[in-house]
Amino acid sequence: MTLIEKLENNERLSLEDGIALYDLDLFTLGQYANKRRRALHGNKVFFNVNRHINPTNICKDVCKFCAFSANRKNPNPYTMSHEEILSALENSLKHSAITEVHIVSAHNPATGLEWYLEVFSKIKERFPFLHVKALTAAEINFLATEYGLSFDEVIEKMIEHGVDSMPGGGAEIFDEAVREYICKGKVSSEEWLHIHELWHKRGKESNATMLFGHVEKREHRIDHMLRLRDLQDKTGGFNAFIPLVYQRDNNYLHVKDFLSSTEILKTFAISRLMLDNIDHIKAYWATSTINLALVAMEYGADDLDGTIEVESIQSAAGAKSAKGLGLQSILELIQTSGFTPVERDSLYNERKIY
Ligand code: V47
Repeated sequence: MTLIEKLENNERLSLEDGIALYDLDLFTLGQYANKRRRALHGNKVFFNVNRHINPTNICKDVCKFCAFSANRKNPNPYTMSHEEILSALENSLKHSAITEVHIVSAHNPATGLEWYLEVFSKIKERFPFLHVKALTAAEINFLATEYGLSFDEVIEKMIEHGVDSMPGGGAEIFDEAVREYICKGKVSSEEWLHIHELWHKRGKESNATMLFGHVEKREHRIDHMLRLRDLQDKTGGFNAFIPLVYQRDNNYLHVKDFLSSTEILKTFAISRLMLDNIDHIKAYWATSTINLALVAMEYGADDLDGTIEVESIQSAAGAKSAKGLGLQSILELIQTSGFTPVERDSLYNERKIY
């Protein structure tokens, strides 16, 4: 069967197929990805009203792509107190009806396990209506190693303290050789996948990211998607796949060539076609820019993340658009692009169709 026949018949695609998809012209590829996206979600573009908080940038790990960690090129170390985190949320709630707080931190050995966990209970106590999406598999691995706990024990504590779902960070690129080069010593690919499997076994949901546009090759991206597809076949716990466009400022990777917009759009389209068992493809506009994220909606993606408000990890690495969007702006941008805005909750239940 030819690749085009496979696409026409919605056949499952192999590693070789995925690599060959990059050789199709953007419009042909986009047509197939858009067809698949529309069969799943029609004209809808999903978003949520959320707030990202990155409570500390002090990190024991040394990922070459990271500009956020204060151990690297960021000269301003900080650790927020619980009270600061709570008042940041209070401030957000004064002007927008956020339904989710997304918390991702660096791996800070100076703060105790309690610092990490207690803040979740405090958030739940003060704002019981907020969905807490927190602790990447990389952070869980860090906490387990640092405090001599098993992954399951950390997961147990997360659930006890009110974490509702896990974000998809820390996945980077699963290929072991690339991973060794870009983030040696951090959670391994096998551990990342195992932690999400354990989380899913508890009946909980999570996301999966992929950092692309640095030193990886196309085949590494497809391999990354296939490892996720295999786990999703087993557990069904992934809500969304999020290709994160690498930002090149202030870090140690020294990548000269930024990806072309065509390569970025092709990667969104290919992820829609390869990941036949993950419902949502998120174009995280903080790394792709809002304009390209909107175009990505025609190339397989269906979700924009949210209003975000404040984001530090990508903006430290040069992302110009990582400062948040108001609800009204997000609605207008989706509508003028010809799509129907759908505000969702963190688990993709529809809250409001505009
Ligand atoms: O894993 C670090 C990435 C991620 C850079 O689950 C960089 O809904 C680009 O996990 N250029 C953390 N990216 C962010 C994250 C996330 C974001 C949005 C939505 C969700 C979700 C999760 O930030 C890390 C890493 O891959 N990152 N440095 C950089 N220079």
